[in-house]
Amino acid sequence: MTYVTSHAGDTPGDFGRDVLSNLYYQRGTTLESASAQDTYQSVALTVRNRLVDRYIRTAAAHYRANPRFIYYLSAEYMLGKQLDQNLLYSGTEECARRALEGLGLSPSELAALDVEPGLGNGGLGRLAACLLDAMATQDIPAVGYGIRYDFGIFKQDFRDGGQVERPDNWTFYGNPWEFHASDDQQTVGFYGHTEPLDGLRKSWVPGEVVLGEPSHMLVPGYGTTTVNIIRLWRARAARESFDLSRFGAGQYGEAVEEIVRSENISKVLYPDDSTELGRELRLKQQHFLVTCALRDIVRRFRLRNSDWDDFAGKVMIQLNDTHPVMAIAELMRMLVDEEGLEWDRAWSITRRTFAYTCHTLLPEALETWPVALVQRLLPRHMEIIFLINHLFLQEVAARYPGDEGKLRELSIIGEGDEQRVRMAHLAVVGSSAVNGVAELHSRLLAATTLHGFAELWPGRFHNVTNGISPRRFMRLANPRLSELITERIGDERWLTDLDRLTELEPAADDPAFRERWREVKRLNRVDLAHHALAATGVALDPDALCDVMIKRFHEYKRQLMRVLHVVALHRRIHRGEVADVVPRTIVLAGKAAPGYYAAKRIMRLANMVAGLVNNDPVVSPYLRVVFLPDYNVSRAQLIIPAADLSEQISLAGKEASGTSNMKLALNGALTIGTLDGANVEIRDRVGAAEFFLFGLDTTGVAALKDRGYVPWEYYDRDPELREVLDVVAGFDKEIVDDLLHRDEYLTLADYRAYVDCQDAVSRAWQERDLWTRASILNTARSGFFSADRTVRDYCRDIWHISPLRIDG
Ligand code: CR1
Repeated sequence: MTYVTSHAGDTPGDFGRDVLSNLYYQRGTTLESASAQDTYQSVALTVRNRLVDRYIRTAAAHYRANPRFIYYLSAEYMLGKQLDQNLLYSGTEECARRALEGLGLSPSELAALDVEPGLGNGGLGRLAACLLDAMATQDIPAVGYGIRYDFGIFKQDFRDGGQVERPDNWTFYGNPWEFHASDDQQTVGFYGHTEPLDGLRKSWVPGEVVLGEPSHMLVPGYGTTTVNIIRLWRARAARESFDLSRFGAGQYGEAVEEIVRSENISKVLYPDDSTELGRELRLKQQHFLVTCALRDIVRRFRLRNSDWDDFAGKVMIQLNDTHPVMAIAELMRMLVDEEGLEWDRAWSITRRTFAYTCHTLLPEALETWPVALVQRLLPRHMEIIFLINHLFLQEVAARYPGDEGKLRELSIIGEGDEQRVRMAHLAVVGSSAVNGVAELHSRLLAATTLHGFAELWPGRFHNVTNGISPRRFMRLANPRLSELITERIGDERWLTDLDRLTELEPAADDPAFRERWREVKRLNRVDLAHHALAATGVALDPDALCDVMIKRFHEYKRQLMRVLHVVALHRRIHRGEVADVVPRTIVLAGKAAPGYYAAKRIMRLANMVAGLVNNDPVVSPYLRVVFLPDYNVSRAQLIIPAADLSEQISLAGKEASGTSNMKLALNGALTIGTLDGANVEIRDRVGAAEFFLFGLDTTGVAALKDRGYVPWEYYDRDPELREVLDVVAGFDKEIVDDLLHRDEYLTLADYRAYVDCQDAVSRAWQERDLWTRASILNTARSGFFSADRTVRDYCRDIWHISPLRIDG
């Protein structure tokens, strides 16, 4: 069978014809009568079709070679818009633009209709998307598994400065990027009881069953033929669950009860960043994802293999944080109960199959589930976890004879008021490798949070520093800078070999190049100013220093400290102390978990302080604060290219890595930051002179806490801080009370160092050439933070997978 598939050498005429054909046959309309959606969907299909050929060839080559695969399991993916990405990756950007213009269509209006799938909360979900991008680009045989939430991360509005959440019905008009496979469903059980079979085998009789229905989206590699997929699962009720007789009797709600109950499982992304949420439905989601993914993985394995002893050689499963960790118990259940393998053999396969990435150090963010809940929802899994734990504790006891404390410390079951399953412990015990996401984080994990395990199995612990996609966060987000870089380096290959950015270093000393660099930054600030005006009504000065803090709202990230500095600047300018003040635009963006009261309070304060600044005619010529609502990947792509200063001011030891720090440095922003997460590595690479360092390091934090931290003392000692807190108390007294009496994240302790460092930033900004030089060097030295390097590290140290080139 031959298919007409090759789009190589496409002309605008071919592209335009395909758009019209899709309009005609897929939407049943013509250009003259098409709605905006008709046109957008047809264009999207036209672009998508240009990747299908590559996908089919990838799948065929994978089938032929039967390689080892990496299966990435994640409850979150923040994919970002697909149209701009797929135009770029299919190499049809220019051709499509000309075709659309030829048809009288506006590419930018069409692009505005592309909806970002917001299937994640923050860094963890975006990291998953960057890694998939890099795996495809590096020709790694890989599949991503996730949940196809009906509602993604909420949309954020402000009312009286406070966050209001609206649902994100992202597929309201349909998702043209998705392929549905409704005949490829999996069955997922919940509740019920177990019955003994032979030996350790049992049979689980679930009390409730739902269907998992897959669809997939294409994950193209850049500059290569490989197109991988991400498979997303949606919960469905069995075919006949609609209760016709109840509906006939007018009981409309009851008639759809079972459908609603089943489909609720993939209804909504939990808008929770890193605090534990004890909800049965969330555990159901996790088990749902894990079961669908494992069954699919086993199905794929069996296409070319039959011996279970080959499983761990062909299948590597990366667990993205603890959300998919129930997979360890589920694989054991499948192998022992369903396949009849001996426990030890099953355990050896399981342990070799899994690897676990931890993304936090906050103890409250390490998931635990009440044993009673797991017992009820997943009775067989609970038995399996108890047995895993029993055998594990025997190993611990042999290693530490008589040490009860060790057993308590390491046990998968936490004993307290109620017994709980510690998912991170299960993950470490059931994996061949464990990694943190930045050097400092990996070191602290092994020294603190997972110390006992690192002592027991030092070889199991690794570091893999996070990375970002230069395609999305440079080429797509910042076309102007990309073009300038390409012109200077001579070709575009730096986009897949980011270390080549070092070739820019000499240009930092070239005045003409610096001038052009500044001009690009300025044009990007003009774009941001247009957006900010439309979104918030705040007018920005495109020549002002663009000072950016974009991330989830969390106390440890210290947006509050950012706000205190703004108030300090406001007071100074108001008093006429403007000699050292440089015009600044403070850009804030980020969401808070809906139930996270303290973070929402800080957000409200930020908005109130923005109003204070922007409405003060004395202050606003020097200072503007814009809080852009509804931060997402698309807004990140708009803000990052305009940034001059990157705020990375978390309390040392709290931010696992951070990734906006990498995106901003890559785009030539200078960092003001603490020695936390990946900041440490950014500073090592870009150079201490090009990085504004302040604040306590992890040793200083520990020492201060040991001495006994008294926030009051800082207030007493620092008249400017007193004045600032008095202003803040006028807006929100509770925040000030907390700072003075508790201040868990040592904001007051770091305040003076931070404000002084900001003054150094202002002075540096006035040295235009030095600043631009540092900006260029930040870009030139950020090559290490490419997700391509991250994926190569995973391949080498953890996955033991090599690239498989697909013939072009
Ligand atoms: C961390 O807080 C890190 C990302 C990606 C986050 C952040 O520092 O950059 O993961 N963790 O590794 C998280 O979202 C739920 O935990």
